[in-house]
Amino acid sequence: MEPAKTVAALHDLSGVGRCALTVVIPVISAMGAQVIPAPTAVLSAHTAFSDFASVDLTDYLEQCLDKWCEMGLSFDCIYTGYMASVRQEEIARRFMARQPGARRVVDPVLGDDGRMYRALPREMPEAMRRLCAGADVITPNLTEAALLTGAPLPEPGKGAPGTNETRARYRLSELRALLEGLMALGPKVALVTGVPLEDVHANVWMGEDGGVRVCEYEPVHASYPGTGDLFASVLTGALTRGDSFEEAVGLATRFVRDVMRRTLECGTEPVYGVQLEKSLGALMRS
Ligand code: PXL
Repeated sequence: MEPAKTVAALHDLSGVGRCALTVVIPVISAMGAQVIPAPTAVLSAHTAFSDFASVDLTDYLEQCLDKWCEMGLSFDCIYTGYMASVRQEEIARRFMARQPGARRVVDPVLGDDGRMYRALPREMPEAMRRLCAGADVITPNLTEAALLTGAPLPEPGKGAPGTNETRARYRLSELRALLEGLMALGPKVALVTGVPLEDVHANVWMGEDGGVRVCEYEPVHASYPGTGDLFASVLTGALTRGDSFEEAVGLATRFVRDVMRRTLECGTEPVYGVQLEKSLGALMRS
């Protein structure tokens, strides 16, 4: 047996409402890699709840990543998500520079449904642009792609996953321009999640060859926080175990859709997130 690959995960730990580390750790572990978490913040519940306790862990993050480097650790992958301060982005970037052999997956967690997350500092999109510059893969949703490139934000209420009857649809030419704007930041691959096209929904991406690639799916008529974290975690788990990029996108797309469909059947309140636990087995390979 080969030793497990390692993924350094720089995300927050939110207790209630599955997202960030409570999604990253089970998903990537089920896919056979070891997650080594560096929490960026701890929250009693994610920020879509009306009230929550939170502690910013910027100083801790810096110490933690320094210690890992002093220990001589080298990671197969560095996977970043929600950052609570601009300084965290600088700390993450410095860590990446000291880990030249690691694949860098940057999920630029900034907002959804046409709005920036209210707990984030206003300068966060600017900081995320710098982190995206050194990434192998970035995985923004449409709101984040707009915040990163300066494109118009999707209209709130029209961009929520699953509300496809009402939301504005993107033409392939608009999408190409958006992906080119993201590629201009400097990543090797830019992937935008949850895009309503003229006749299908898709996760779309562009690599260094400049071609637009599309992974279509049938939308589920619901919206749950944390599905972006779920998508990026399955993608990271698949890439870390050696799947091709196309295979990884296909698996992440199918898995997120299946989990959303099963959650909708359960009828739980959307803010608590998707029913991940009973679906994890599908990610395991014998
Ligand atoms: O799922 C993205 C996310 C991550 N972390 C925190 C959040 C959110 C979305 O609301 O609040 C703390």
